[in-house]
Amino acid sequence: MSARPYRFYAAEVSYFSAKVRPALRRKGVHYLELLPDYRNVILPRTGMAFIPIVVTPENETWQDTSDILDALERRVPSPPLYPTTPVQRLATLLLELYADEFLLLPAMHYRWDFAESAAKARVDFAAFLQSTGTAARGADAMQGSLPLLGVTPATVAAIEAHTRELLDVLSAHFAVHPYLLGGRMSLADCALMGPLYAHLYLDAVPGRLLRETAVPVCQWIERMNHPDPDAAGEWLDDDVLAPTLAPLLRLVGADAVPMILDAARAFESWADERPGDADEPPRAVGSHATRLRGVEVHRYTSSYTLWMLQRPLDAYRALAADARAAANRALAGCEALLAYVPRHRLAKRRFKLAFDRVT
Ligand SMILES: N[C@@H](CCC(=O)N[C@@H](CS)C(=O)NCC(=O)O)C(=O)O
Repeated sequence: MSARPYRFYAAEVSYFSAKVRPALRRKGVHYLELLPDYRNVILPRTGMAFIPIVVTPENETWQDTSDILDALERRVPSPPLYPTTPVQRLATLLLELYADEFLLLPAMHYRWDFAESAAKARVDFAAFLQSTGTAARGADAMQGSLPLLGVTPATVAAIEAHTRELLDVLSAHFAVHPYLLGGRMSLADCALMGPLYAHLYLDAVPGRLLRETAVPVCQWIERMNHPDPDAAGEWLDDDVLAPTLAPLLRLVGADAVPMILDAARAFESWADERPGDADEPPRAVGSHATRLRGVEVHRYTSSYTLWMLQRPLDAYRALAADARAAANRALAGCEALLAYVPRHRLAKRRFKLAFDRVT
């Protein structure tokens, strides 16, 4: 343990802060959680106004929860959060993609489309930002972004149906296993905490939904936020996924995979035609149409989706043919995602996305 603490600039009701916090605690890292200081710390260090960020004892800056958790795993390998066996590793990265990219829709819907939730969230924002004015501007921007994400009166019934099914599937799983991969937390659990803890558990209206319909999920949330750094649990033996995880993977495959692939395809079409000197894509590159449960959804096209999609695809493409076949069987429902071969590749340059060579 280092003498100087890590500094975690975060907020309780922040989706992506909730993803990192259990990892810091599970690994027994000596850290301080601080209110986000945008002016003096976050903007000067990253050039962006996103939380969370981590400042290490060596004064390095880590930004973007996937990069933060990758770096943390390298720096503090034990106990591991990233399985090294092919099926469990792929399942982890796939569920991270689902949690980060797709579950934003229910999280934003349940926070901002209900007056009671939105009123509470506005106060929560004012509290962690220490400013009512800044909070109101931030909340207005979040509320205004719903149609861009594809959360509209036409789509909310499908979004809510997905959420109820997710809570049922997770409740059945957590009634048998403490964590997604068995007896030990993984990156997949951390990623699901973003939508499930920071939004659905803490927000007023979905908070009741969880407590009334998904008690095992509430228990998992409390386990995740209060892990014992000395706990001895293991992931399931022999690279196996629990049978209770199969319905989750089918749900992800049916609802989230088509939307994620449509977003990636739309970004790639834009990238095919981009000006030759555009080596850093903007965060949004126009919009595209996709479908959720038979309903047409129009969404802005996010360049970041391809970067997230590369994570499970890189793990899949590193496997030999027989291991890929085993992964397809184990991750039944998500085969279309694993089969996708991007034409473009994104890397990070000083926290920003930049085009890279396809290998
Ligand atoms: N991909 C980033 C996303 C971070 C993010 O979107 N953070 C939210 C709070 S949970 C934020 O700061 N949003 C500010 C904004 O969208 O302007 C990560 O994983 O860290």
